[in-house]
Amino acid sequence: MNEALEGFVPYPAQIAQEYRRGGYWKGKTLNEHLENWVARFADRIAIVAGRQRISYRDLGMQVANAATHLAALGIRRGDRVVMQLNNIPEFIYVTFGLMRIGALPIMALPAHRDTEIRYLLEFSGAVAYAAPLEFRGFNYLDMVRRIAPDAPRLKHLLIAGENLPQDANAHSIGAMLRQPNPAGEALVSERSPSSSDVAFFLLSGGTTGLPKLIPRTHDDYEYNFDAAAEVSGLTENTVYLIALPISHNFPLGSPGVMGVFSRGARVVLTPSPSPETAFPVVESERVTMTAHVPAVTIQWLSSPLRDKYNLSWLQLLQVGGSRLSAEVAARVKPLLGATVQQVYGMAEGLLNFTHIDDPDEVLFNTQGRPLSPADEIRIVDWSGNPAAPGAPGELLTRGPYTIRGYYKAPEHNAKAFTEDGFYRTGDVVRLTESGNLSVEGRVKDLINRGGEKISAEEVENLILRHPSVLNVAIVAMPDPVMGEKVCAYVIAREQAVLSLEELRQFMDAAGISKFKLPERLELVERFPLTTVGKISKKDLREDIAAKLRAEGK
Ligand code: AMP
Ligand code: DBH
Repeated sequence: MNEALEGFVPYPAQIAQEYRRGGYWKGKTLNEHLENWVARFADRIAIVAGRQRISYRDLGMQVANAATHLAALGIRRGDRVVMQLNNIPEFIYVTFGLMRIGALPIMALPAHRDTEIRYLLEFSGAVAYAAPLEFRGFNYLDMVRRIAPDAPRLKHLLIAGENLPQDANAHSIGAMLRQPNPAGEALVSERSPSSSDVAFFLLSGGTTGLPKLIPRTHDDYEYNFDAAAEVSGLTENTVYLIALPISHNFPLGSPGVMGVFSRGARVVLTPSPSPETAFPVVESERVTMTAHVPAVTIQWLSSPLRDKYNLSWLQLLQVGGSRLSAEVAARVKPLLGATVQQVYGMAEGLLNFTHIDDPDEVLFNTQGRPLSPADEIRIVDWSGNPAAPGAPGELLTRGPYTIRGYYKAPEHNAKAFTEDGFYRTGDVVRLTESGNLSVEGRVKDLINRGGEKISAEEVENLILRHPSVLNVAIVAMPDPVMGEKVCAYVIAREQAVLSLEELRQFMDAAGISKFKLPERLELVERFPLTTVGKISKKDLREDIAAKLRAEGK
């Protein structure tokens, strides 16, 4: 089918063969792997969601049932389906059900709204859309009905929730799963995909522009979560809390829910990573491991609820998505009792991990090293030549689970990939002496102050050392003379007062070039976040530009 899925850039045949020979690609679809896990771990609990406890056997049955219903609706191999289900078991049933018949879930996030979902439906030509009826006070059925006129191929709405309003095209996922559908059974096996086919699409979480579609194959993704499970020491006794949105690559497959299933371990679903929601579940379900973005780690560390719950079950805290400061990393073990594991990953593929037995120096100060011996990395300078050893440069990568192109994006692909198939990450990294990567910033997360380039991360790391500062984000603010200047958005610690002058003196005393000092301080209570919970610098830049305009500057 690869050839038939127009707009997919396959791995070159010879390289694919090497990945197979090397044992990275096992030649089985994700559903074949699932059947294997269901048979091996039948009576073990796979999923906990509120009061529901679902065994591997039940998981297998729900997925088989979902596949027959989806096939009977007329969903076929190669059809695209926009998935916006939140952290509920139905996400897992529908995802595996769709993959079983070769249909391709597109992993949207619950935070996406009309603009993104309209674009995804239209761009992909999706025939179906899956979402909860309501989540966090937002009605997804109303939204998709607003959009439907712009998505002519959209036929089926798969909705999780009871008492759906009457709608000929809206199907209750719950009602579907409560009964078998013999009419679909014969269709299921006809539609089986093969392991080199695309299994689903992840979205690039770029903080600018609309998301791009990232096609992941059965072969490459299985290797991705299997190897990630290994490096995070996952065993059948792991209890893994899914606190981030489940459709994101980190909790989905790094090792995430799929890695957990591959070991016969247990996932616990929660609707939110907030201490109020997550801490009681960590205690009652004896959660041993979870995945965070740094903002969530900071929230957990500073929560007064920490003393109210027994969090001592936690052994491993994976943190990734944006740069974790060394100061915060160092507080994880003393305050939460868990080892911190930095994960520097991307939905496009390459994953880097610190290893559990690394010295603190590596655990706190680096973002780890590539997961696979077959990952190839290059660090290049502005002209594309190899950077001097230890010097920062853009990271390029290629390997057995890194895509060769975004879906249906030939023009962008020509820029985002080298001719020999390396993905240009856009990240500025440095290879440390210990052989780990340190993420220094984005190629574009630089503030250009009259020609002086300022790394936002560098300034942020210094500001984080100030005792009054809980969290900080540095963005460029427009300036008629310099082009851009540094603006610091700061969340202060409780009751702390901080002035721009005081902050500048502190930084100056620490010994940093004057031009890097912030020229404006905005104290805020929280940061605007992207759909997966990263600080949205795009929103902050817009905020400061609007403020300056309002002030007539
Ligand atoms: P996405 O497009 O959402 O898959 O985001 C991937 C990008 O997030 C990477 O290219 C990095 O810029 C950033 N990122 C992910 N993990 C880390 C990390 N541990 N430290 C710093 N940046 C990270
Ligand atoms: O930011 C990311 O996209 C990311 C971070 C950590 C990711 O995709 C992952 C781990 O798998």
